[in-house]
Amino acid sequence: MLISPKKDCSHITNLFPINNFNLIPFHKLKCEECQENKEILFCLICGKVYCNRYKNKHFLNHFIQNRTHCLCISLIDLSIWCYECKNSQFNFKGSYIENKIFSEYINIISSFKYGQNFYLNDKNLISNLYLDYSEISNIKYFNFIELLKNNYFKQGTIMVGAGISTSAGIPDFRSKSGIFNQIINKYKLKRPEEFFSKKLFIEKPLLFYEFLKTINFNKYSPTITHYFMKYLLDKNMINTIFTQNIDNLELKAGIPNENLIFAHGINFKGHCVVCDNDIDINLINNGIQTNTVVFCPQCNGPCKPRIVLYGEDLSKDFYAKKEELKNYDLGIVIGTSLNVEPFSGLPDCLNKNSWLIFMNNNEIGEYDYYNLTNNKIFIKGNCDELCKKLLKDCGWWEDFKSKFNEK
Ligand code: CNA
Repeated sequence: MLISPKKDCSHITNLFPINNFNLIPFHKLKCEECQENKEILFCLICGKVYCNRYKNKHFLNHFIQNRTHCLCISLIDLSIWCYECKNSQFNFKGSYIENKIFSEYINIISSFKYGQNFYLNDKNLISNLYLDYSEISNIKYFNFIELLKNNYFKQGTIMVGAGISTSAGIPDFRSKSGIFNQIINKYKLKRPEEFFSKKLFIEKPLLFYEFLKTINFNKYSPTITHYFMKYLLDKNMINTIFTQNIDNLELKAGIPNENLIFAHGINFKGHCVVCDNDIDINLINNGIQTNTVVFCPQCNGPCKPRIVLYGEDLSKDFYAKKEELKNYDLGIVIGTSLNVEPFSGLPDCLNKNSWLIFMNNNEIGEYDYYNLTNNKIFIKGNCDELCKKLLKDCGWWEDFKSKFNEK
């Protein structure tokens, strides 16, 4: 179902008086005809409630019998629909309206709804988590959930960073307890990025070897967020994952290689930093463990795992997929500060009508949310918790748990 909101509607007359809302037991609302209590629409003319097109279409019957009763508010996502504006053969398409007159109705219904009924337990979560830069707050989130549930998106991508692996025990770069602070303290560098630069590696390769020796990615397991990505992939809601991570947890979660773009490289292959010759990773890993730098047999340059350092090129795959993003209508950005170029430019590459969802426990740097697409939501919080919430809101949590054995 394609939703293109109309700004206005000529049928906004004789609306149900807003003061009368106090008398309505929102938590008990059911379709007048069939008692359905979830997929329901509230008639903005008479205040009666009927089920929507996904159930028994009783709102449509209500409209056919009383043609002036064409305006309703969805009690799922609080979107406003006019059945008169788009009723060709009564195909239930409706027309979603964004009109200022309705904001008061939406506010009051949302306060009843989230204050009194099935979202009660999430109330605090909702008010604390949503930081909506487009100022439409939670309603937009529930719109998004509806679209996701109804298979609206044709091509989706997820873009992730080190934040999705912190709950597995792997520190990120820029959090307080992250690797950058450790590096600054240990090596007294002004800019921690220097430590991860091609230049420094060529000058002092052993430093990076020593750092890699302290990390054993084999011991970590994927997080809820990794399985969330696999779940959306299996549901065909996304098809490409851009990751900046080098911990292989995407692969461990069962995400196939063909759906992954390892933007900042991989640690299971080796190369020479100078001539890019392939070098056996076992030789390099052995060198790391024994503090012995491996040099290229071809050009004598120092060798390392194919992890991209500052100053090194990203893979051709990255640029090719980046080009394709203009055809994507959904992007979910998780656990990244979006500080590293060119990765940080990916969200800008999506189709201008796409939906963009940011999930991070901090606001994301200087990112220019305003100049992105119309449909963007920033959700602040722990990404595992947010993925869990999203799965619950979509009604997929039990299925997810049964597939991934989440405790
Ligand atoms: P970053 O700059 O450290 O940003 C991580 C972001 O995630 C920060 O904004 C954090 O606040 C946020 N964050 C941390 N934990 C959570 C959480 N549980 N829930 C929600 N948000 C959280 O790292 P980026 O990925 O943006 O920077 C790219 C670098 C980091 C890439 O080159 C990576 O190779 C590199 N890196 C990778 C790993 C890994 O593979 N696991 C670990 C550390 C660094």
